[in-house]
Amino acid sequence: MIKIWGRKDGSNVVKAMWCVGELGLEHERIDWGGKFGGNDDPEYRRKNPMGRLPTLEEEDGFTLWESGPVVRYLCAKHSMGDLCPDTLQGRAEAEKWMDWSSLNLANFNGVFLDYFFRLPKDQRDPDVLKAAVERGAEMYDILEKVLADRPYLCGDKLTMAEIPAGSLTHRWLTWPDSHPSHPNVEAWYKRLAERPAYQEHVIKANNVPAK
Ligand SMILES: N[C@@H](CCC(=O)N[C@@H](CS)C(=O)NCC(=O)O)C(=O)O
Repeated sequence: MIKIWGRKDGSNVVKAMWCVGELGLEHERIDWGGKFGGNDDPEYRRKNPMGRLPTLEEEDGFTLWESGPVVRYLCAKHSMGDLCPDTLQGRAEAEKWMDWSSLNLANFNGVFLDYFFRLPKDQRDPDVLKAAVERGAEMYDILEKVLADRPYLCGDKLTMAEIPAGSLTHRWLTWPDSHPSHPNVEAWYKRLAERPAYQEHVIKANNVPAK
């Protein structure tokens, strides 16, 4: 059975776990990092020298860190031709969205975590939040255009392209004051939210402050 090391509400753990859920893989998730600690545990550092989450561990001892490669690896191993497109160009397109989303949609996440969870109320700066929302909205303008003529990022069906973008979009759409309207993105999110694995590993796992 595979192991996933990482607290279930870490945005990068969410990606790995949604993937595991879509693939229906038997697994054990080990609470690690955040309030659970263990990041600097020497044995953990041997698996993941960054001490961060998630880390995948296969039964044969193979370990992999970095959520994007974990998702690519699991999809290529268990879902070639489905979640992992089996043409070179199809796969490259899916990987493009994965990298683009992790680089461009995640920026607001740290700002929102600070604003809504980490900072005392008197240190929360609405201008910093506003700037993050504006930057995020520009990125969602791009997704809005892509999703105008297709239900999923790479066409007619869900692929691994959705996993980073879809994981982060739950936070974007549900956190207070987070977004101007993007109807195509919202329709895509509703499609994702119908999936049992998304409900379990993205929606239920996230800790969203009350509006
Ligand atoms: N680029 C890495 C980032 C990993 C990362 O920063 N993970 C966060 C959780 S989402 C973490 O380990 N935070 C420290 C902690 O939770 O203890 C990836 O995509 O896996």
